Amino acid sequence: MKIHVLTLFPEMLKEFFQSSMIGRAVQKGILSLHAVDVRGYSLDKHKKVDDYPYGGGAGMLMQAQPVFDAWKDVTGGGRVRTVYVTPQGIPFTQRMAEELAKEEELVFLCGHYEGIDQRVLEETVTDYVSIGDYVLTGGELPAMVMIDAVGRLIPGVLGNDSSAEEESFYNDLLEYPQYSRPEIWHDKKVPDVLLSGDHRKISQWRLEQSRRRTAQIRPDLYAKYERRQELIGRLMKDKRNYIHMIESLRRGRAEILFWEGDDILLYDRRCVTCMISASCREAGRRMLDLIPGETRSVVASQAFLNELFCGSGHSGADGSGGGEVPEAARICSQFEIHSECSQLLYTQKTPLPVQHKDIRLLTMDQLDYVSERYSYDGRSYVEARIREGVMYGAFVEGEQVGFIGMHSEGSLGLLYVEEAYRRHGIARSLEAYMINRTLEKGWTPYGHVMVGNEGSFALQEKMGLYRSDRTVWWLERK
Ligand code: JQB
Repeated sequence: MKIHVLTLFPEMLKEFFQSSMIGRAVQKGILSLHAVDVRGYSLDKHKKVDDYPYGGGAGMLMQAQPVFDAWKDVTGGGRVRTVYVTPQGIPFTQRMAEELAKEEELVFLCGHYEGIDQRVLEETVTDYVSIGDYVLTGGELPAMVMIDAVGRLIPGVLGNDSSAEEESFYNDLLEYPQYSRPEIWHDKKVPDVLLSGDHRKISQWRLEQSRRRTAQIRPDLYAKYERRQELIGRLMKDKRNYIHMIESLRRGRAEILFWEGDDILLYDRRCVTCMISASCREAGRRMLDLIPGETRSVVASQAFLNELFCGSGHSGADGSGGGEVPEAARICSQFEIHSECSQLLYTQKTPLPVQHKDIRLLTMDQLDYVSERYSYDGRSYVEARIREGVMYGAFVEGEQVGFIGMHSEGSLGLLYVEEAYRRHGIARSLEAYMINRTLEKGWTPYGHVMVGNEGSFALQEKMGLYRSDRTVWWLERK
């Protein structure tokens, strides 16, 4: 990623660009950072860049011309995402950092004095963002804050062992307290449970600490956490049919867009997928309005929802068609049925034996092998799965004979074994291996099998997975 910072104080940023995590990312070539001195673009003979505001008032404003020329020089006048850091912006959040981390190129515009002439902002700025409700003297610190938050999300910036996505904020709870050596310091002892070696107990203690802290310090987050836990508890009563919702909520991936009784709409922003369950067609229709416009896939728990998502929008088998609200019309007929699946889940906590010994994490070296043999999704999907580190391969005498992986929404799948190596227990070993990796993360392994794929059902049930009694429908945007 390439980031330009337009500023009157480039030296404020230079130190930051070279230090810490961000500095290392720059050295590795993952990130390139440029502090651009706006004063260098002043056409004034004294390099003046500010003037009094029309209409009066305290202080000075940065003038339009040098800011525009600096921006034009950096972007070529193109459509580069340009962030103006200002107390008048929308609050910066982790979600926004994730959004910005997807860009190839970013410009941060730092004002000083009382801000910048409105006219140049209108011609350059795409996002007005603030880091919080307090007043600073300029935009350099907010820009550094945002670059730090965005930078650490770029693949390869953090070390391999600290994945940015498995941290606090993803489960709506604050982090628990942590302790390091020595065991006693200033007469304070490290809590006994942390020295016990009992990992179940340690997890329980940490969860309890997180909950207590969050309830006290962030009641807003805690309320979200409690509502999510309540929905999980409710779905657990019909675990086999709702394992996709349960796991998406537990893993901190899905947010609740709507929940009233049996009418549930969840959204997993990372894989742009909605999960929906409705008590009746009318309830389903009401939830359509809440489907985010960018939604690519929908997992529907009732067949009558298919018609809402995939039908013409006016057919209404119950005679209620025609009165569609505009939002529902936006969704209708945009999706098509991709598959009808049963869900399978592994409810034991114990790992499974893995007979085949040579199973290992796949790298881009095996991208061709996998994408030539996995026909359901495109090459770029497979590439993303490998990049996320969730694809494993089985090898015999150094030659690859199969693979398995985790789908973007968290279910197990992408299973394949060479024709010549089938009935050798390799699929079983791959699946056992994948289940064990999933258990290690504290998750419940689950997957979807298309109705009619009896071979797969037989394997799953032999391995001790349970099958849902109802099916779900995968709907994909046309
Ligand atoms: C000038 C800034 C912030 C940039 C962010 C945040 O513009 C102003 N308006 C009112 C009072 C003070 C200023 C001074 N100022 C450029 C500039 C303040 C950013 C800023 C900010 N992002 N607080 N202050 N959260």
